[in-house]
Amino acid sequence: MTPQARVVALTGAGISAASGIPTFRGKGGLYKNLHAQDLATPEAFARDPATVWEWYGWRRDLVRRARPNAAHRALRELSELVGRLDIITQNVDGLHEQTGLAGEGGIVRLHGSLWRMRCTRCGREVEDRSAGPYPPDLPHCSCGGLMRPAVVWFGEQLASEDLDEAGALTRHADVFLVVGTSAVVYPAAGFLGLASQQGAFVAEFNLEAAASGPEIGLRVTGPSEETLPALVDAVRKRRKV
Ligand code: BV8
Ligand code: ZN
Repeated sequence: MTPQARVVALTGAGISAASGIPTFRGKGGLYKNLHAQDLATPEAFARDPATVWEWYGWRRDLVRRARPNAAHRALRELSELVGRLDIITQNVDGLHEQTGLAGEGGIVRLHGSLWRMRCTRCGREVEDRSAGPYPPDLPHCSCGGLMRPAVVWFGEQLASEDLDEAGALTRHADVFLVVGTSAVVYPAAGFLGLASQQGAFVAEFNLEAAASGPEIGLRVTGPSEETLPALVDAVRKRRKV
């Protein structure tokens, strides 16, 4: 990669697997044999906010104990070696934010954050790192409204500013890394096609061939906590850094 190369990494739950966080669709992703897909919806929250908060409380406690792994760190190191590296993440765990990026690249969180809550009545949004929460103590706003996780559920629109920023980054990418995602959730998965259409080199880092279609120029099969550090080593060697 030439020094001024612009790299974008689209990441999913697989990049956090080595941090002990279950993926959505892999084994261990179930919770009380409910599928994440059935819990991460506004309908599930309206029907049974206690169970949805119990799931998010469990995930928050799990993620609170998690630390970024070698894959997160490799993206940080790569950002020091290329012109600019930006991350577009579907993850809500905050592990990319903990690792940070060098230079002017940024992190676009398409699906929100486990660490933010929003009032269902007045819309006030707060950062919250408390334990859980678990029923029956569900969080409420000072206005009395029930708080919900400030994440994007299935059937909910992504924030237009996030979509616009992710689209602009993708359109300017020379290299587009697709890391640890089954690439089934839209509109996030749509950025792969956009990257390929505008001429970026698209490389998938996954345990399996997940993203389909001609847009994949290279598939690097294996755990990203191993394959991304190997990529950084190769770039370093090439640049004799
Ligand atoms: C919307 C937040 C529109 C909550 C999540 C076509 C166009 C547009 C929409 C749709 C469409 N078709 C269907 C839809 C609806 C839906 C959708 O895409 N459904 C899918 C399931 C078909 N999309 C939506 O609802 C989106 N909203 O489109 O609104 C609209 C328009 C008008 C009016 C109203 C609305 C909202 C989608 C956001 C949903 N929220 N999360 C939370 O996290 O609690 S999505 C959820 O899935 C997570 O964010 C997760 O990140 C994301 C994607 O999953 P992955 O990250 O890929 O994880 P997964 O487990 O699937 O895969 C892990 C991968 O890692 C695997 O490939 C595995 O092999 C690999 N792996 C494992 N270990 C490793 C590894 N790889 C490398 N190394 C390892 N060690
Ligand atoms: Zn309120």
